Amino acid sequence: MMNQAIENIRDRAKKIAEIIKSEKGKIQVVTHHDADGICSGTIMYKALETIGKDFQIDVVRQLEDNIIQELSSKDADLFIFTDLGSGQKENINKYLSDRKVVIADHHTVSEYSAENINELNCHDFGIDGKDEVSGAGMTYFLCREITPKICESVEFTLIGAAGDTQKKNGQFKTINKYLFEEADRNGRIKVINGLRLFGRFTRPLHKSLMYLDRPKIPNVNGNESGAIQMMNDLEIPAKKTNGDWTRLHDLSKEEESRLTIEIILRSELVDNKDYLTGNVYVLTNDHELREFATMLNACGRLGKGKDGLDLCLGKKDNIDDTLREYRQKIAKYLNWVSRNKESIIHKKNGAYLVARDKIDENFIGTIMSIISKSADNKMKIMFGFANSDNGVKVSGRVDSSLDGIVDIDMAIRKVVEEIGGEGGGHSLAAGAKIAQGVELEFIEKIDLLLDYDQKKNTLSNI
Ligand SMILES: [Mn+2]
Repeated sequence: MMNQAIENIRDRAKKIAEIIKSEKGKIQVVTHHDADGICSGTIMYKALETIGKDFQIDVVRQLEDNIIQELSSKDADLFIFTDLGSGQKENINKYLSDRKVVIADHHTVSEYSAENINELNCHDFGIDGKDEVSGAGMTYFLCREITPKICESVEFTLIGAAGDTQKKNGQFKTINKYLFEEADRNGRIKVINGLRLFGRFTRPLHKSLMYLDRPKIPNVNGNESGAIQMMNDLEIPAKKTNGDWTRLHDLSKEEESRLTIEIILRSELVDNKDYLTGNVYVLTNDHELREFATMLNACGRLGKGKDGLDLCLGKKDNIDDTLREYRQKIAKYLNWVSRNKESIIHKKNGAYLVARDKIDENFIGTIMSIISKSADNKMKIMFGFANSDNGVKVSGRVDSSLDGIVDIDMAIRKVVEEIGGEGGGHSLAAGAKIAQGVELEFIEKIDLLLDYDQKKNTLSNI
């Protein structure tokens, strides 16, 4: 079944690759600003460079009407959209109907079709773009028919997938798994078995412990000195002899297993611990996969997607300045939240942070993730609202203990149907765009739909 799907994707990719290979004029690549989009752009860039094409690349936040209009003024004969486009074909043709258009995407496909638009989308082949393949994966299938040399960059499909959180408990499935095996064969990624803490290569270990989401360790979670004390108790020095902080990567096998046992004991972990230990994916640049994807996402949120692209293309050694700016922004927003507790509206089922223009819309999702996972948070359902140029960005997060009980994707869709706007996502993390001024109406309506105390789940009535 999957092999058949891959065959079919390849057949379509071959036809579309011909359009790109035979293009004599200028090419404009347009990609999404998140980690997956940056990886898609990287793959397309390398392929076009290999076959000597005349091209430009732009990284955009979304394919909104005004952005496509702006793009249409570019002097290009062929437009290639990666990790976006499938949902905006009608809008694309409002401005680009006289150009050749190629789309490589994994988002849901819209009905619209036109002669000039050539689309490679997994959904047309029975593959779900939510967790089976990334935008970078679809771009890769297309580029593999442009030049076999692109196989040397196959790991970008996995960074993209990790950026779109398509990995579950360290495992890739179907197409992503197939691409992982290809990366493994080509020596583009290494898998080690160990603790799945964030920041193995880049973060001081005590910080990784202190910020651990699951399981939470009493007196260590959110507590820096407690985390250092835990390492002392295990006779693992917090600093190396050269004065640098100890990272997880610096530990011996024996120390790492001692630490693992201690985490399990202290957190009284009883459930399946698949998320704590298991596959750790290491890239050839000595970054852990998730970590690298997070760095690229940071670039995107700051509107510096090009920096991320340059990092992937090896035109930049590091993006430390960008990451510093990113951390400063996060700290500033968290600080604002803690000083403005009254901007959080508490309802029966959820807590709603109305930040207006105090939090950048590109950061509201990250901020909600951090707050909802913080040690002192008791709210299982949280939503954040931040103004954007044409409405309000909404970002919702649900505690994993409500998995299978609460579905905010469905609830959001239901509410925007009633009050206008658009939205959706996953059952435990989803977002929306609504008009300014309807925030309170949104809150009233969605809180009613999210009543998880009721045995008879309200959602079943939707
Ligand atoms: Mn994507």
